[in-house]
Amino acid sequence: MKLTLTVLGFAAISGLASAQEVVVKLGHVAPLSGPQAHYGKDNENGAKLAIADLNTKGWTLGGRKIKWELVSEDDAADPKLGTIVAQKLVDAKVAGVIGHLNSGTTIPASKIYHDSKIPQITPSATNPKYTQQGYPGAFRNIANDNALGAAVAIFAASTGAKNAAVIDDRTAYGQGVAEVFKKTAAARGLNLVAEEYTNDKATDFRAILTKIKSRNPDTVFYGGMDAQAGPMLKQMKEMGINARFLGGDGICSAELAKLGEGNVGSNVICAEGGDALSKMPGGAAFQKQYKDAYKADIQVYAPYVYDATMAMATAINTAQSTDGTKLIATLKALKMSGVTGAISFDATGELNNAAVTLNTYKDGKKLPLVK
Ligand code: ABU
Repeated sequence: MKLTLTVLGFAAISGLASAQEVVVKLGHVAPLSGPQAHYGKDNENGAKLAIADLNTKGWTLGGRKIKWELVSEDDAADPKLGTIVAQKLVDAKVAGVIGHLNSGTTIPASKIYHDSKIPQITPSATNPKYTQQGYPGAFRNIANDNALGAAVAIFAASTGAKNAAVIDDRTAYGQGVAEVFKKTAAARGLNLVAEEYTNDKATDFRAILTKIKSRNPDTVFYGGMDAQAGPMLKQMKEMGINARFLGGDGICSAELAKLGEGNVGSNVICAEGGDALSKMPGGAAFQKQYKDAYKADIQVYAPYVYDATMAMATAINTAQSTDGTKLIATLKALKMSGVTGAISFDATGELNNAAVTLNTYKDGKKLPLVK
């Protein structure tokens, strides 16, 4: 027998379910179209695996078995679209949101979730401003740009870099991580010999690379995503710029090796905001589960998306409620072992004890510098 459930006090419980079931919706947002769609699909895949696993657990709410549903939206990495789909998720009465993928969409969307008392965990947006707004429901389960940009700058300085050129894509992420790199690099004695800007749709960088070449840097730091870093690396090679290429987690994908068309190897160093997959407690098992399901390699964030989804669901199960205020309080006290490691949040919503891993590339594969 099917019926529509309306349970007083459970605003996020809705939809069609059997008499013994209650539907709980979790929202997910990432760019599923445009140049970052491979990242977005990777994030969505992580959320789908978590939902599938949750539906085998038999957790109950109000005495009924929970049927977990993912409401997945595409924001195309566009800040305006990010707020539109955020409102759509609020209207769909999701209990919590996993996302968005990008800092430029996560930050404006977080006001909408905050105003609606819906908790949000981003597994990939790394601009520190997200958790500095004072929204109690804003959480992040990955290291932020203060850690990523600094780690790369410290690495550069400690391995002989002297003259750095910095390019950023003017997004909240790219600009933010480049600022941290510049500040830390300057404090460690690096000279900033060139500073150029692009955008997150560009594919031709020859004009800015010509200016950079004339300054003869030994290091190019790029604040942005792999869709630009790939062709930039190819064009650097064509133009005879032999500088080492550094970046944060936005370039640190499996896909970069393909996008760079043979120009991605030990010349590239990138930081990702957690342990290497091989060091994560659930990394090997998750990698197999992912590969079996999607016949593809993990890009960067899928394990964090899986954990963020599990954390949100665990909070619902622990609180025995989908009330946003109760969930936020429960997430603040959460202590959980995830695929990526131990998960708990500090008072601002940042992950406690977040790790950073530096990676390079070999034979078309990303690999950690220290295993
Ligand atoms: N963390 C890099 C990619 C996502 C973002 O923060 O915009």
